[in-house]
Amino acid sequence: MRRTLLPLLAALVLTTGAGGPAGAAAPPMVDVTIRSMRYDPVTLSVAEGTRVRWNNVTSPSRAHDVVSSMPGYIRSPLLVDGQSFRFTFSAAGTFTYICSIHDVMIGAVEVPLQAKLVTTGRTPYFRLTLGTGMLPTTSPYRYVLNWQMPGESRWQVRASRDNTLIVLATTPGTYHFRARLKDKVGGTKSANTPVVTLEFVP
Ligand SMILES: [Cu+2]
Repeated sequence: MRRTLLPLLAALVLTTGAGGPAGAAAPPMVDVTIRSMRYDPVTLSVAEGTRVRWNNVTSPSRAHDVVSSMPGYIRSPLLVDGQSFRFTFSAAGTFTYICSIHDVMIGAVEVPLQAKLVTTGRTPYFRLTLGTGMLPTTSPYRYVLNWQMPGESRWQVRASRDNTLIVLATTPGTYHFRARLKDKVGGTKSANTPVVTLEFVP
């Protein structure tokens, strides 16, 4: 029976080469207000491809910035009252940031992993979308996917430039997925996305 062969493929992850979303629609934008020595909201969750705009509305005017804990990923100029800064979150992960002047100012943007079970073909699989597009070869960043097979505690790892990865659903049961971004040159990583739990019942 064909199915008996499938566990051999359990650790295999395929890449599809699929790119980002088609079309030229403007990306969604979400605002964060900087006032009273804090970011408001302190944490937010946005879909891959969302632009976040930080607006300094401090009064009296006080300069702030936005600097990611992952060095070099997000670094705004100093923003005085009335100025704003935009950054597009194109990768799944949890990105914490601070104000480099006031270390009490901390915020985070969570970009959830998109995960979906596809059962239309002969071999069911999970499709994981870790970002809005393939990373160029020159990029210092890599998408990192973690997944747990049913009944296993070990997280398997795959780092890739490809934003769409596939994990074959070889075993019935509960699968867990999470993702983050790593800087392979600097050796730093974002925090993980929340865990996505999906069931495969053949
Ligand atoms: Cu500040």
